[in-house]
Amino acid sequence: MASERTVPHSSHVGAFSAHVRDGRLVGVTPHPLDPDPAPLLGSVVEAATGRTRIRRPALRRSVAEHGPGAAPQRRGIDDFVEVGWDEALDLVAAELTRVRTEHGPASIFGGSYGWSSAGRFHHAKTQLNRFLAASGGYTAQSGNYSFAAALRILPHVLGDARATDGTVTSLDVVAEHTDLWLMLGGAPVRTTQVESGGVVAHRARADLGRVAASTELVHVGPLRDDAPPSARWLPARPGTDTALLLALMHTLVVESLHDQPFLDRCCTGWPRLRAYLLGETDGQPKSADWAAPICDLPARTIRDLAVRAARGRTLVSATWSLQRAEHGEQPFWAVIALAAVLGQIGLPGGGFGFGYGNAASIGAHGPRSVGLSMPTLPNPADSWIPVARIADMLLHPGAPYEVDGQHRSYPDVRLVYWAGGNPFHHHQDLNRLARAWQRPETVVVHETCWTATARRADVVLPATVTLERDDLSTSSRDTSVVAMHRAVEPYGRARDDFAILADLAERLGCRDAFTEGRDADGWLRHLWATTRAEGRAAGVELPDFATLWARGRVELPTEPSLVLLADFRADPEAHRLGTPSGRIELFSETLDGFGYDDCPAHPTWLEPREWLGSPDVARHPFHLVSNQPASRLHGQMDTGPVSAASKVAGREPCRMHPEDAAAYGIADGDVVRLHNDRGAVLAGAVLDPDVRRGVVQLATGAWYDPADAAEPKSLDLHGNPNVLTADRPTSRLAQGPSAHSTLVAVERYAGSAPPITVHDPPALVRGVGVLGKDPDPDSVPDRPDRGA
Ligand SMILES: Nc1nc2c(c(=O)[nH]1)N[C@H]1C(S)=C(S)[C@@H](COP(=O)(O)OP(=O)(O)OC[C@H]3O[C@@H](n4cnc5c(=O)[nH]c(N)nc54)[C@H](O)[C@@H]3O)O[C@H]1N2
Ligand SMILES: Nc1nc2c(c(=O)[nH]1)N[C@H]1C(S)=C(S)[C@@H](COP(=O)(O)OP(=O)(O)OC[C@H]3O[C@@H](n4cnc5c(=O)[nH]c(N)nc54)[C@H](O)[C@@H]3O)O[C@H]1N2
Ligand SMILES: [Mo]
Repeated sequence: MASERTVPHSSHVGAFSAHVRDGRLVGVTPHPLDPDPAPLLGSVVEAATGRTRIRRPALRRSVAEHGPGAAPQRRGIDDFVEVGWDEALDLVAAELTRVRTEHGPASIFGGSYGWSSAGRFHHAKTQLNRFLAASGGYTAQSGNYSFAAALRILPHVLGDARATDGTVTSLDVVAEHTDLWLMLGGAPVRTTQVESGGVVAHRARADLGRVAASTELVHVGPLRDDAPPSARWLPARPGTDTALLLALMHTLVVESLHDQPFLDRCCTGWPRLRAYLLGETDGQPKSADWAAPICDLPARTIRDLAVRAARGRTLVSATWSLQRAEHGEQPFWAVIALAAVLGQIGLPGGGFGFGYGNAASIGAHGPRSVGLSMPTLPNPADSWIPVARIADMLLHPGAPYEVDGQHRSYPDVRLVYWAGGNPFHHHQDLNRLARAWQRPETVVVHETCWTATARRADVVLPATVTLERDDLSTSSRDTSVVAMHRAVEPYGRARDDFAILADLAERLGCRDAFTEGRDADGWLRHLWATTRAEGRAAGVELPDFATLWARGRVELPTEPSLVLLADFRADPEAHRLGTPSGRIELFSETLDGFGYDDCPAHPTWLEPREWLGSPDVARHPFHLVSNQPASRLHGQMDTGPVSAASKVAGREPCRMHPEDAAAYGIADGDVVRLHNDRGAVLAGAVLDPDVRRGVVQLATGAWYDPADAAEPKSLDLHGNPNVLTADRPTSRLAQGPSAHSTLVAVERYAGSAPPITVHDPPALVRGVGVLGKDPDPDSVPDRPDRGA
């Protein structure tokens, strides 16, 4: 008789019920309280059960045959030898000990950036960081790929960076009060499917719809469909938002529409910025006539927009993507400056906001967070790099660099350890990363599936997916905690990251420091007990663990809607900001002291090296928008049915304007080749007038699939945009990633295009007695239903 059960669970793309029949995951149903479930839920089952899951621990063949450190240039080329857990863990423990002893703890790189899973306990990156701290220290990563530039510039302007991480005026306030919303990059519903830590109710589509019904929307950006259909689309050249914002400010000043009392009362440095706007410092007024040819917008449009903005309640926003560009600090600072000149910061529906549309919760009505996160451990090595400088670090050990006023140097990394992230997805200029990746002596990766990064590891340790373990999920801005019940047995020999690391800690003599004497279940109860105590202190009664677990979900209280900086505006003295002046800094003495020409002391238009106004357009005439995919979460679920349905000619779709396509003889559905000096990829052409002329859109996340990994700069058959993007820092201030400042050439691909192979596991051989040990001493037959 068939056994059937349904358990509550959650993911980065939403909460759901998992249906299990005879021990197999057969489907998921969205949470009943989700009014708008993410289409991406359609790929959850495949991600847990698909053919790219990693079945057993595996060693890269050169390492299996010759020991650690062998033939590092063969990473990505070698096939793999499956081994037993003891063998793999003994090797990893010995390498960690050797490298720490010979080169010191900073030579172990455990930054391990990445989204991992939604569960808060089994969060792989957090677990790895705790283990590496407990076992002696490591080099960490600071910041994130999402908004690294904002994390460094906003504290100099506003005193902290909360405004980039979801602290925005609520959309219900916007719908009620805002007359004009100037949205740079739009507010895409596509990206609101997702929330780090999970989400129960997707409300963004409805919230944005209400705003669109009551508010005039002006959308500046390269893709029309990033904003609601009612928006007026100004398809400015990408990367020129700062010039536009300066010209809007200039117009307000020369038309005497600026709010001098607000600038006097709440800001500092206005005279310095004003002098720059008027051209008193460099002889160039930042007028609408100046900006028009830069932005490729009519000067009249810019002037009219400024006057319109001053006439009512105006919100100015930017998506996070604007600062993932060279000098990405500038548009965010300029957004704040424009809002300050309009004088509406702190008024309902006025001022500025960042990240609307960029995650499920941003701008949601009154969510309240609970502190359900794993405690960290102090890192004895006290070593870190800015998150996106990984290739620089590996290529140039000891080299000096600057970040946010500090002079630092790169550690000499010998061992790279990754769990819960995919650098061969997220980093820019993958051919450069591939060169850098040959430098470490050992690379260890925990993965659930054979990603490009797992294929470039020396030791691959198979991790469970969330459906194979119990956990708790909540995001910092969701109103629910979801009990994630284990639904199925682990795939193959996969183990939880926590269990893997606890066994390594045992070998390294630090098990208690890592586990604090708890098993996974003990940790879940402990985390919840801590959350309950914090709740009680804040006057919120939460149920005990048994009740939470039985109910599957607990509702958290909501807070009133937010108006960003309302209290500061009401009384700037009582609510001083954390800046040196206590006010919004439109000129920063601190930045002036740094003396960075790539991040000056007030918002400044700085030409990026790659944009549609640079001389390189003669060779590379298209601006590449490598935005977040509608069909995946980054590289996650690329093998799933939702992503598969989006592929064109077996590759990632590349959208372009029909007239651009016609000029290059490209038809809808053609295989195209995108290339620049850094590399080349194949993609499938999709013609769409919603794309600005001169722009091509190739979303991130198609698994990197070089035709011949042994060849430098080999053609990527699949369409991973990071083969093309530049690995340049935003500036010396933030050292953030700048993927959006990339030019490419596009042509119809006349050759015969080989099919992609990266969605099949790499060649695997079963190890027998390699390294002198039984490969799988406790071998039991693998579950027959997992399609081996
Ligand atoms: N060109 C370009 N590049 C970009 C961006 C862009 O806009 N343009 N965006 C950037 C941004 S904002 C981000 S956040 C990054 C995202 O980059 P990443 O966060 O690195 O991307 P993911 O694909 O989410 O990688 C997470 C990995 O963790 C694995 N995983 C999931 N659960 C577990 C688990 O329980 N245990 C273990 N061990 N592994 C697990 C998944 O299989 C997946 O491979 O990409 C950045 N890269
Ligand atoms: N479905 C899905 N949703 C996601 C993710 C995912 O992988 N899949 N990832 C999540 C993560 S980690 C993050 S950080 C957020 C990121 O959220 P965003 O940073 O907003 O995401 P993007 O899609 O990269 O960019 C949004 C749009 O900005 C526009 N844009 C690009 N360059 C410029 C420019 O120079 N000027 C202007 N005005 N517009 C420009 C592009 O048209 C692009 O579509 O999304 C999150 N949501
Ligand atoms: Mo991100």
